[in-house]
Amino acid sequence: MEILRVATAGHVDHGKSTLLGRLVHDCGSLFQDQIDEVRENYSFAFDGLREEREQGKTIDVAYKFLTTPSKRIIVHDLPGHEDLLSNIATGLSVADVLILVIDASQGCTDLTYRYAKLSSLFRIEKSLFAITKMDIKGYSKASFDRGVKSLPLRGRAIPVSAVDGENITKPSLKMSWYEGPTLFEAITALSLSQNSGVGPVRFPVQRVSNGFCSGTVMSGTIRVGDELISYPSMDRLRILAINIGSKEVSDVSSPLSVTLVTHGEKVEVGALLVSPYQLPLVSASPKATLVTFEECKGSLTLQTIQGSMASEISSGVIRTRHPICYDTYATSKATGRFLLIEPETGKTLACGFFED
Ligand SMILES: Nc1nc2c(ncn2[C@@H]2O[C@H](COP(=O)(O)OP(=O)(O)O)[C@@H](O)[C@H]2O)c(=O)[nH]1
Ligand SMILES: [Mg+2]
Repeated sequence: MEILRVATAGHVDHGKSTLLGRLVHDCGSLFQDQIDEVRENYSFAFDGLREEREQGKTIDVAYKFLTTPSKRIIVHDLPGHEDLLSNIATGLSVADVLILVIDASQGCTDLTYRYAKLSSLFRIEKSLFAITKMDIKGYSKASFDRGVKSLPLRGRAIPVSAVDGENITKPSLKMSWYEGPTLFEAITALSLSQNSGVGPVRFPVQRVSNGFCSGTVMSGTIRVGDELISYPSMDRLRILAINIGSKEVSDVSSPLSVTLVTHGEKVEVGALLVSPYQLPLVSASPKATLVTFEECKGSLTLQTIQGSMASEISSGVIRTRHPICYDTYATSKATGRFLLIEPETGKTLACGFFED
């Protein structure tokens, strides 16, 4: 079954949490006790923390599941506040589909454009636009058209009202001028080009004992009989068997945790097993784009910061003490991105994407 990870983005208070709350409610994905609570305020389906409800804002990344006959859909509600950029980036990093939420009475704002820019950096494959709070604008086509004109990216735009439940799962009679799908239909109609198991084999080794090595297949498909190369030693080894728990399988695709039974040189913890046909890049000065969350105190040795798109986005060369093994983000999302963490405080300063 195809898995689709959907995230919202957009200006604070434009209605992201309410929209997703209404969506999971109307899809019948909530339990009875949640339904009673959510009918008071649909954003409560996602804003579960007391702090979030009292302040009326999303802080944490929350998610819920929708199941359709052909897809399992995971919807993530992201905060909109700029000071929660690291939470926003966490959510965007796992999303395949972005719903950019725009309040019909406000239109796109600078913040909307910034989140659209971020989502293109994260290479989110598909975007949908929900022009919401159409009830406030009397469900007028002119205000929907104005919203559509201001959109920063191309994609399908849907006029909705989360409070009234118009065009969420039921086609709206109040907007008979709109002939497109509901939000739910538009999400379920999407299909991704990069499904699991596609891409170069990348297997970071997490545990080793006597010819067994365990870890998660980050990208690609590993089959019994395959020959893999272990970085950085460059030793070759052959896959004799693959175990998922106690079950033996003939192949395994990302993103699954497995134990590989290998023949050849001893593999070390921290090694990266790769396919000999698609080798990773190795360098101590990789090029990258960085999204910074915290002010960096010079401990980052960023060399040439140039082409800054916004204050928090920069690109340049990173110097590492030893050569590292990586892929460009375009080749492999899983091994093409990284976090920069300040060792003294454990704070995440930035996330980055390796470039060519
Ligand atoms: N009239 C109207 N109000 C809405 C709608 N969707 C959200 N709101 C209100 O807009 C405010 C912000 O909603 P929320 O979902 O918390 O926004 P978020 O910050 O983007 O998650 C709340 O007061 C909601 O009740 C809608 O479709 N119609
Ligand atoms: Mg919210």
